Amino acid sequence: MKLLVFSDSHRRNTSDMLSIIDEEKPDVVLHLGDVVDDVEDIRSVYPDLKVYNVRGNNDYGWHAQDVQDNLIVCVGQIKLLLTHGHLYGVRRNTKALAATARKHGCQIALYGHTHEARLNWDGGILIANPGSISLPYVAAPPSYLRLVIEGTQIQPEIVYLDQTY
Ligand SMILES: [Mn+2]
Repeated sequence: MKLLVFSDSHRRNTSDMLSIIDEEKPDVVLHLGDVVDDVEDIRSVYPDLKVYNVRGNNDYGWHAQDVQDNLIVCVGQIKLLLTHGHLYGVRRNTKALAATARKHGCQIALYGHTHEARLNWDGGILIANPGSISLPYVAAPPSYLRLVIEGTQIQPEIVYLDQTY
């Protein structure tokens, strides 16, 4: 199973996500918040694609009222915890996030919010941030996370956009 993870698109360059989905042909797309309208764009273009999303700190109002802060998604034998990150103090560290993932028996915890791509292993749990697909915080190109899950095997890869998008 191939999953693409996006975050913090903030209404900028959302066509990049559509181009990437078109090229990568994922089984599942995850969006970690900020903002929910961008997720609706994906759903309207790809109505048959499995798309899961959580609420960011900039997601409020009527159109975000049904979006959850945290979501657990199961892909085969792997459980993934999705959250935006602001509720776990991820600018400080990812310990609270890792602890929550562990408590719920998740092998992967995904967060965004910092706009900084990162892959970490914490006691056997993959803690990953895809970065921002449109507004990278540091001097890095926009990025997303490609996750390939086969059985209990997890292959994460941060993909940085080049000029072709
Ligand atoms: Mn945010």
